[in-house]
Amino acid sequence: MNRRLFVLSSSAAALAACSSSSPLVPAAPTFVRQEVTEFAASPVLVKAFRDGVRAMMAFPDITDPRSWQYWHNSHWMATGMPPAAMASVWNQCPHRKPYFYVWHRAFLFFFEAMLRSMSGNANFALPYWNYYKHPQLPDIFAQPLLTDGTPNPLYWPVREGSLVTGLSYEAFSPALTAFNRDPANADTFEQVMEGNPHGHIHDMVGGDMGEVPTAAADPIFWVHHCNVDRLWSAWMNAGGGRRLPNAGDRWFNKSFTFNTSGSWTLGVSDVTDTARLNYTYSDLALPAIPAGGVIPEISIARHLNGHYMQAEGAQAQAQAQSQVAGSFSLDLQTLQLTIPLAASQIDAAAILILDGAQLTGTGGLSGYSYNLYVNLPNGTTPDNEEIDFDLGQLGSYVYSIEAMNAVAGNVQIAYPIGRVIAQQLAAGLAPSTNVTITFAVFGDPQSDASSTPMMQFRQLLLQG
Ligand SMILES: [Cu+2]
Repeated sequence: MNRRLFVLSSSAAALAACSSSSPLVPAAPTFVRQEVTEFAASPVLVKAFRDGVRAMMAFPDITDPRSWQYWHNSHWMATGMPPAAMASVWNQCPHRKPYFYVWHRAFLFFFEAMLRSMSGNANFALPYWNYYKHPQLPDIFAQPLLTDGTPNPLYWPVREGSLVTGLSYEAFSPALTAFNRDPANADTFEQVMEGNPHGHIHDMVGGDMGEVPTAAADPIFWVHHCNVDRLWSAWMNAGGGRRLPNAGDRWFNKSFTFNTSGSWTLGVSDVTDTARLNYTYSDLALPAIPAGGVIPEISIARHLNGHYMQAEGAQAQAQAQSQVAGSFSLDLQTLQLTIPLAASQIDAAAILILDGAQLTGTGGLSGYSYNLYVNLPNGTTPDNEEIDFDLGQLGSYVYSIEAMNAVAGNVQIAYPIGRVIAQQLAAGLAPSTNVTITFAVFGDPQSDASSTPMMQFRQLLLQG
């Protein structure tokens, strides 16, 4: 066995040995993942990062975990299906379903161990990109060339945006206490977080990051996912009733494998505490909602209602899956749709489906993102109340997930509208006989193509 692989697999074996009892868990984790601007202050660490990425990108055998492409393919392949020998370890990432967080934590753990080995620096740990503090692409990723004129291995040419705008705080609301996606615990942190900030960042960086099959090609993927992983730790660390699924829940029975021999396998219960994986983060605080912070008033550029309506509410209620509105497109202006359905006609399990979704040629480049809101009031909304109106996030990343799930080429993107309206009713937010859906856009401020369609939809369906 290759020495590097031995080091990596023996750390996994040590981990497996300590997974059922705690005495082997070190008192203080060996590895501290730092914020990328702190990390960038250390030339030694930056050099290790670049050396490791360069070596992995140059490694020719993509079926070997020492290659960059191996890990890109573990997340999802750019095209095609895995050959039989790799079918157990490629195309594995779960999105828009449970295990999003736990799979990516295990993925980061094994990738980081390999990158550390390939970097030649035994102290290396991945940095995280805290876009709540630094909403620009980190400098060490942004420059095509290093000062000596050689290519920067952390630079990736296929990116469309560089500024991260429109991040909200809804995933950190004290109202989100449950983690899993069991229907009985539908208002989950994991589900909200996967949209915003996770999907939002994929879309705003854009280019290869903007679609699942290409995302892990870009080195920025790893520092983004480190921050997503950190935000899970921070959310748990914040207490206040925030919790994992109940002990004994079948959720804990799942495990994930990252090499073909099966020796790099971690179960859910191995990864719920990062101390057992021998790492922590330099900052475990949740992003702070600014005191008195408000989300700015969203200026509605286009409003569709009335004649747009294709079916009456009564008819919509009569069928399991009914058309509630016709075709529309989204560009880089905020759109509001009004659907004349009374909130009382929508049960808590109702989902709104964007049916027949397509990306336009420009839309396929990404670099833009939408936040969806239900019944968003006119005027400004306090940041800590945004969760009351949040329906989810939309962009090319979510599209690419649902394109892989499409039946007969029909891409459908679903949102839990019944849950949101039920929460609004419980909070005493007056429902009306109309439901409004706001697609608040965040686009590249450099762009002047504000009326160029990015996404198109055949119809809106309501499934009760
Ligand atoms: Cu991701």
